[in-house]
Amino acid sequence: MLVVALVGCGEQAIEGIEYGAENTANNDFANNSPDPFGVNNTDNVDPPNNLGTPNNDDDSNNDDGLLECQSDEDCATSDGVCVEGFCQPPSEPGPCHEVDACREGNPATEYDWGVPASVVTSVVIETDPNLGADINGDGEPNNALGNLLTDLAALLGNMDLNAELADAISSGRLTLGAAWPSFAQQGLTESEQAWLHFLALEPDAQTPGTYSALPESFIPQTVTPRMRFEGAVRGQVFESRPSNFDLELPLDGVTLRLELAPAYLIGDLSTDEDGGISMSDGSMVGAVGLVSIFESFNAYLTSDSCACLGLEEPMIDVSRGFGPEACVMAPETAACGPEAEICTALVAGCAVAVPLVAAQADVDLDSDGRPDAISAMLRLEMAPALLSGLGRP
Ligand SMILES: [Ca+2]
Ligand SMILES: [Ca+2]
Repeated sequence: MLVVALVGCGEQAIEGIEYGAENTANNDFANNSPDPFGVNNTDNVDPPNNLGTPNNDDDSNNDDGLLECQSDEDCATSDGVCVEGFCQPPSEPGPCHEVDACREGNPATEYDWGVPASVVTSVVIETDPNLGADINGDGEPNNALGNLLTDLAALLGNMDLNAELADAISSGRLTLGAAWPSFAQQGLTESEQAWLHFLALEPDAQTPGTYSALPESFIPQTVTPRMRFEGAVRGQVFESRPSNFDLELPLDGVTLRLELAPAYLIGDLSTDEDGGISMSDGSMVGAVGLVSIFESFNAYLTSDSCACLGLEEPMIDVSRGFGPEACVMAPETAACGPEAEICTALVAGCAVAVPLVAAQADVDLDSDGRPDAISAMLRLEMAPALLSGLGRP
């Protein structure tokens, strides 16, 4: 596996941790993100549906209690619009609704693909629980995910997420890029207002070092990427304000999501002769919601990797609680061979695993007095890259 990022334990990274310690006392951490569970997250915006469109089958609309109309004026009392003779509810808000600094448009033609860019060359989950940001303000670093992975490895056996991450990156299954629009004019400069756009990339077959971005990087029908970090560049260090980081890790037959919300990024930037940007000693610190961790378990158990279980419904339902009662299915494991060791272990160990995971929660995102998220630290490295435009749909 790649261990490049482990080099990143130098002084700069430590400064980054202290930055977290000074600025992210527990309540601030939660409060800085007005929407910790992602209801309004830029990375989670569904395209608007067309609830406002009429059904055109016949004139049975009267049965739905819709007012007949000649024009929109006839529908003023209900704020509706006149569609084919009946008042319909007002149309759904556009894709930029409730997303800050969002701009509608076609990214293929309207996004600035010439801005300085990077490609992520390494993502490593920091497993040392003594390294991380102090996000609950007690003066000690928080990295409960590191503890959790150690515990889970003991329970489940052969599981190495960092090896999976390294393999996904080296094989090209996970190609994450960054565009730096605020460096478009003058290159890498100090600024109190810098932007980083994370983009899902695929390499151009003809031109090494050049990538196109996948359309799902953007909020639909906008030139606004789903994952954006705003921050400051001081010296050559980028420090973000809270945002959301949503990493999709494609494994065999399943995509695991590692979603840090809120997330803070800090890293050392440098520039190459082509203006591309690299980041070293990058660390992304934040919290992973318990619910999203159990969603990943369920996704894995119902994926092809665990096909031997024949499981089609979620095995874990934490709406029942974070104890053994959350294990609502007990699938047969007799058909599972050694290659499905983790599937078997998760089924056999469910009643232990659920409370084990929940016990690691150390961040209270919704400020109800009960921890509901697990602090985490990812180490990131980026190399300079060029963007060629929007790739395959
Ligand atoms: Ca702490
Ligand atoms: Ca809580």
